[in-house]
Amino acid sequence: MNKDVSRRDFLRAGALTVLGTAGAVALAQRGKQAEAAPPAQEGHHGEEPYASHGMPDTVGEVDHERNGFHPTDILADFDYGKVSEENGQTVRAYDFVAVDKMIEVVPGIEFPAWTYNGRIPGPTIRCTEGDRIRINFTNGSTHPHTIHFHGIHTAQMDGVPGTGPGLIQPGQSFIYEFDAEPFGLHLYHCHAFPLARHIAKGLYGAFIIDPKEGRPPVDHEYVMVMNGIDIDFDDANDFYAVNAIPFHFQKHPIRFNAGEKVRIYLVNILEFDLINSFHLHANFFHYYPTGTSLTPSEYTDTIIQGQAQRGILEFSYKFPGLYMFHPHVTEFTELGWSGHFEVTEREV
Ligand SMILES: [Cu+2]
Repeated sequence: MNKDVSRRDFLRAGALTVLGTAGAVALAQRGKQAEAAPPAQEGHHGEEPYASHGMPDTVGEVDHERNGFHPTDILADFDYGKVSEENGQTVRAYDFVAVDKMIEVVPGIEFPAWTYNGRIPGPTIRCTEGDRIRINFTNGSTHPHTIHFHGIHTAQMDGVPGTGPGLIQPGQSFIYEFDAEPFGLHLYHCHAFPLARHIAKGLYGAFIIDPKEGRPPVDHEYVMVMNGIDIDFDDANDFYAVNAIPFHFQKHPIRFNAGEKVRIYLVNILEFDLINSFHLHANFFHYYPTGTSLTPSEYTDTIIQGQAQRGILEFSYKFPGLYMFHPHVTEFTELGWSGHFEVTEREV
């Protein structure tokens, strides 16, 4: 976007730019309906999205099927790999392919993304500390890429230019292999330069190493990767999201019962903005920075993360109701990074 036109101006004019006049009218009408009567609630896929509670929003849905991934599914889509055993050690093998792909990020706007396995974020790798991780990476993109894992491993396997295999060129393959340590919540991303562009285009994902003794059982586990979308490549984000698609969890609340234990694996990969944050409404959570300790460091309702910072949140809701979660960088909230938990009566 032209720097003379601020992102905020873009947003203001923007609802019209994004939605079109018909969409803006539909949005206004929908707001009136929402005042008149409570909205129908939608199921997981396909049904009428939740009304937007007077908040900034888009009309309609992106085509998740054509995108090839669904942000709600990604919440609990843990990839344990193809499991085998070698010399008493569990080996988890994964096939990763870098693919250039158009992703519809808001209705009517496509973003020329670079992806791992055609989705943003890439697969959530999940394993136990001490497992052998073997990633067979093929670059099917038109640009050189790598996979750089956070964790402890050799320089050869660090996935940066100039070390080990360095850049993996289009059409080439390389096997990244290392033992999973330390336990915690980590991430991976491309480390080709310009780094900001390779990350902002979509080459990243979550990497969970469970402790050998496991974590205490909970009722629901969700992966949330916080990202931005720079539609016009001016090194400033136009939209913000969790699991790639702006406004998604505002339209499609995450449902669980009061009293149920919830664990969130929260990763910040946001490029161009210095911080991101997570604020939970009407509740507090226990926070485990990087997930590397089984003892929480804080009991709070808001945390801040810089890029590549991550942590585990644990909480349960006492009262049924609809509760927001969003960053307390409130501008991001109005640009798509906002969601709801819909807490239902405890089942007896
Ligand atoms: Cu790359």
